Amino acid sequence: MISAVVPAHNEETQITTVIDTMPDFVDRIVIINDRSTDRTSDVVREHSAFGTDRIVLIEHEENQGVGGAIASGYKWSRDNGIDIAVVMAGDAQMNPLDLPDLLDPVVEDRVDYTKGNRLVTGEAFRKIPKIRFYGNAFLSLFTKIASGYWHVADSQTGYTAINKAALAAIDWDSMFKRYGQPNDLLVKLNVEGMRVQDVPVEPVYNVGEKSGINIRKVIFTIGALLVRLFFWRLREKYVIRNFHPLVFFYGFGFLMAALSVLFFLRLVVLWTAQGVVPEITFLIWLFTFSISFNALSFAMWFDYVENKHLNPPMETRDIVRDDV
Ligand SMILES: Nc1nc2c(ncn2[C@@H]2O[C@H](COP(=O)(O)OP(=O)(O)O)[C@@H](O)[C@H]2O)c(=O)[nH]1
Ligand SMILES: [Mg+2]
Repeated sequence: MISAVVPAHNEETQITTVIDTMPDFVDRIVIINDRSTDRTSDVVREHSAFGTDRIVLIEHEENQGVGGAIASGYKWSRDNGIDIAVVMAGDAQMNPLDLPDLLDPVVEDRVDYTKGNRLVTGEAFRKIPKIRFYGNAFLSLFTKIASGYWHVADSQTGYTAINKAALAAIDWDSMFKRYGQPNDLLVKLNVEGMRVQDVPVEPVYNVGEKSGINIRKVIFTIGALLVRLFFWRLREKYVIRNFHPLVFFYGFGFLMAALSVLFFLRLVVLWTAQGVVPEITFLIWLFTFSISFNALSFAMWFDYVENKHLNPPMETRDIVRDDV
């Protein structure tokens, strides 16, 4: 059985489209009304399919944020015999025609989790608002480092599919409740040894959606979250559950990087005060800088090798269609 988890917050104008365009092979549409202040819930109840098994409406008493809404939908799916759960936003920003491609690698048990990647279409740069595009690129890079899934990009997409094993493995109550949810989940999947793959999907904008994201704020909160998750993953994966010397490389690399910053500051101070760059300070700076660069690169390389089997590269496909 396949479920579609649909987080919805003030989506009265969009939710009908999401229900109406849902492909037939989706057995359960699990809509989580995240304490909307508009008629989202009524619109769902008035839909002709409401009352059948196909529509499940979960009402949050309190607003929890998109991550909290997804967690509720996942828990329902886990407890109700669902084999694969996909997440599709309540604002119709996911093209249902992409769904079979997203499901295939999970159905064929090649991976445990797939996520959409909107950046490969060539249209991405034109379609996605600029600040979102750059913010996304920045967060995607740091998500690679934090999660260990080096072939995963477009970390902020909400279009994903997850199988039963992964649904059972993750503690959904501890998942990040707001927009950092996809990043949080990726890191946890990695610690659980789950296989993850990107699938090209179409970026959809201007279908009447209204985003709740404050980009500047979100970049800082998710940035801070990624730093925490990164150290948590290193500890869980390479110290507690299984040891790997890459932690020494990371530790030494960060130490040298910190020293290199101090010597750089000293260099600038002495240079402004005396007008000449003291050679010995310059050499120490160069030494700490190069050695930290080397140690950090090695650490990342080891991490990449350790995770390669969990993260097959994306198979590119032609997603230009006549029907969209
Ligand atoms: N803004 C917001 N969206 C929520 C919340 N809870 C669930 N959602 C849903 O999460 C999905 C993605 O949110 P959206 O703001 O559109 O993000 P964006 O598409 O990345 O700009 C939408 O379907 C929302 O209805 C919440 O507390 N705030
Ligand atoms: Mg949206």
